[in-house]
Amino acid sequence: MKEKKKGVIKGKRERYAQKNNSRNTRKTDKAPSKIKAQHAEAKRARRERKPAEFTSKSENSQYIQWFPGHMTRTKRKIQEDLKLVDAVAEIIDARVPLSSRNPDLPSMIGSKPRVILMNKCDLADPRITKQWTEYYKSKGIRAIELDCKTGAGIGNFTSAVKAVLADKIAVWESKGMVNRALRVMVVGIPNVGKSTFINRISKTSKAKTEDRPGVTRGNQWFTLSSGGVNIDLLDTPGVLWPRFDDQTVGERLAFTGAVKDDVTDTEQLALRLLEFFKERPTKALYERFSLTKDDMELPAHELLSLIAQKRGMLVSGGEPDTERAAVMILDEFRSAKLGRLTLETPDEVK
Ligand SMILES: Nc1nc2c(ncn2[C@@H]2O[C@H](COP(=O)(O)OP(=O)(O)OP(=O)(O)O)[C@@H](O)[C@H]2O)c(=O)[nH]1
Ligand SMILES: [Mg+2]
Repeated sequence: MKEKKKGVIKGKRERYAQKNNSRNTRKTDKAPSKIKAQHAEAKRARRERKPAEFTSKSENSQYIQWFPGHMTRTKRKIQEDLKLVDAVAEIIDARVPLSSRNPDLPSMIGSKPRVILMNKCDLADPRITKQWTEYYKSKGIRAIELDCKTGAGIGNFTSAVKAVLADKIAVWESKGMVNRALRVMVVGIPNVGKSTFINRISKTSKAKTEDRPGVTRGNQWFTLSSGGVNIDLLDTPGVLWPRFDDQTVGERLAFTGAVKDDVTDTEQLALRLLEFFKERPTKALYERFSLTKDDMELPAHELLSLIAQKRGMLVSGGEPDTERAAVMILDEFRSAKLGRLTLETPDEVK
């Protein structure tokens, strides 16, 4: 009986092996040399394109979209759990304060009191961060500057939440409800530091964090006390929106790592970032790649080749390895090795 069953119904391990095998077969069937040739062709075409075409959004700008199924589920769950919280803390990236705000959020959270946490301030231009703080202040929006790597600014969180909940707290107190925990939902786009913020404020490392988008997969409560106030924080997975109507937004989110790297063309993304640096070169960029002012006048694709050469990144035959250089430029931008750069200022708000 046992033997018969074994023959007909495959065990888990067997099914997995078969599935993987067919996957592998499919992959190897594709004639690697053909793929290599296609890659080389695409690379050559990119190199030969005129520089002006790289900046033309309508024709050649890469099409970035990332809205996996779990984000739809998260949106629904956020809306369901809203009734459990008193306020919402929206975490944004201080380097892209405009692009890192989910345009669907206002309709998702309705009239819930809200505070904005401008995180990763350690990577952003401090002068422009101040401009954003002033901007929010002028609009009557509570926003605080944060650096969750060191914890700078974290002490302002509780007072900001208390301020937006002042009326509610007064009602609780009139009913004798003292020390009632403030319940706050932490929301934001992927990889912006929601879980790191929770770990930092709760002085634990219970929330899973990683330097890639899509780490947190479900809503999770954390109970803590901060500044003598009891707080319950709800960590949520990062959510984007179904379509970036403006591709600049998609690109900026890809620069900062809010969009999964797999859905972008790294080389093209680095070229777009270099376009930005050409307009606003930083001292760190000049120094790290030994560039001159004249070099910055080169079209982005030539500049990328030059950077590859200066860093000794060459493929066999001595050609610059622009793909490797592209990965390096994005990495160095993300860790602020190329300077503390903010890509958006308040006067761009429409
Ligand atoms: N430099 C710097 N890095 C930060 C800061 N806050 C978070 N990070 C880093 O950003 C990366 C993402 O942090 P997470 O806390 O996992 O981000 P998240 O918003 O929870 O991401 P998802 O769960 O994927 O939506 C990690 O590598 C953190 O160490 C900050 O203020 N400054
Ligand atoms: Mg997270």
